[in-house]
Amino acid sequence: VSVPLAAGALPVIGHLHQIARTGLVGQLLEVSRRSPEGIFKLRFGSRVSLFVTDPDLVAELCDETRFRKMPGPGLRVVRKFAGDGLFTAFGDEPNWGKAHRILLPAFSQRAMRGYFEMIVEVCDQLVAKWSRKSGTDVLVADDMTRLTLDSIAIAGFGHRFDSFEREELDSFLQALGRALGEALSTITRLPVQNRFATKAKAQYEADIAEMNALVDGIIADRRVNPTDGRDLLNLMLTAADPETGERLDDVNIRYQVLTFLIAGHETTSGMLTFAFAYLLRNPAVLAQAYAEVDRVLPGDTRPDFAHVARLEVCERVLKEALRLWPTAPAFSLAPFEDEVIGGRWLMKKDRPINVFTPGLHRSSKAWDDPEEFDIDRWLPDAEAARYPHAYKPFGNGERACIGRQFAMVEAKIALAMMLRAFAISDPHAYRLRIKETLSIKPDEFYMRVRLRQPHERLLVSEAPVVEDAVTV
Ligand code: FDE
Repeated sequence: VSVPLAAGALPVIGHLHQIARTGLVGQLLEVSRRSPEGIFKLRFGSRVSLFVTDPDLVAELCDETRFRKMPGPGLRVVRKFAGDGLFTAFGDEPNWGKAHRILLPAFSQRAMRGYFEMIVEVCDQLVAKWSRKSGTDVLVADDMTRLTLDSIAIAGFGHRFDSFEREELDSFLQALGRALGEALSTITRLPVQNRFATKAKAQYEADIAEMNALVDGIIADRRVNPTDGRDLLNLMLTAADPETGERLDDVNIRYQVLTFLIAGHETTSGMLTFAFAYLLRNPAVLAQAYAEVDRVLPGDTRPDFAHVARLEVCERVLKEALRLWPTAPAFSLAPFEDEVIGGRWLMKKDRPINVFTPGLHRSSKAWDDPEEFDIDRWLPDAEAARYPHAYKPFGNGERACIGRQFAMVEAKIALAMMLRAFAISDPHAYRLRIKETLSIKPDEFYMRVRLRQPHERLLVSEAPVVEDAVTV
């Protein structure tokens, strides 16, 4: 029940007894559907959190002269192992600006070309794995996680997880999963419960130590075996901040490597997994995607960077998947000074406000038939006419996702290479369930894969290949 009020006070409209390990995003979506104002407060244990989903209010929050990123409780506990790394840093911490300026060149178009072949090699490994499994079911999220973790590690740091060689997910991922779970539960446990959670704490410390050991090994390896590329690690080890002339210190480099390993795989693998789930529910879109990959990557054509810009249907599928299920489902902001938004709601200085993007992305103010999966929203004309600030899967402003192009290039080529090689189907009529950690992904989603026969690639000889400009 939401009650419209006069300026300032917003009612607390519900009480979530704990941040459920599963189901929080679903619950928030429910509440946001019942909150026509697009702003609501909820109580979690002893804490009250504020959520915004209205696109006009979000537009105000995205004004960087009034608001800035303010890590909320979730990100603050993750600072225990990600410290002042890019994702978890407060805006006024000097290491944010330093690392941002030093690392930007690692995400330029030119840098992206440099990573491309490495990403394709990781995709080759997935093609090989699914070929061996042709005719059986694969657990999509796990294989997407292998793909995205291996890609960011090899492209960013020259480290090979070789995840496709093992049945189990890497022990780094298991340590990370447990550490994130524990970090989040320290928020919801009462102080007295925290004091007695000794076993959990010991496991937490052990998991953090394991992650740090991996990262320290990656850094030490590069120091012993220097390379001359300009990947993330080389920039961190050698480049000076153009503004201050300073370099990153060793502790901060460790935080950044861990940050990129985490941020670089979770969200991207979730995006790919949702994309496959939606393709299976939308056969006409799947047919369009097959036609595109058969046209852009006929036969055994080796993918190169120029192909990426032409995978336009694949791009729209991914964008639409990220609209319905933005895999990093919220980001938080706070005003520099007390501010009134929407002409009536008082936002207190420095107090975090959560932009809940699944709600924003389904606002009927901004989207026609918001619950429908419709990739034509992303045709250029429709996109130009779009409501500003109604789509924020990568956050906002200077704190927006630095890995966005990397993620999109990787996801597009991965989707295309899998569709080129495999016929996908859904014999179990999968019903979408969301699994939540810090990010969201489809839970227990099995998909059948079968190698496509040459005659199934219908469009190979149609449509002349046009070499158009490369923009991603
Ligand atoms: C970031 C990001 C964001 C924002 C957050 C806040 O605000 O808090 C978001 C929303 C995102 N991100 C999302 C996403 C999605 C996807 C798919 C992705 N993402 C991907 C990726 C990849 C990589 C490598 C990354 N990513 C990374 C990152 C980083 C580092 C960050 C931080 C930035 C700053 O500076 O702050 C991000 N990302 Fe992302």
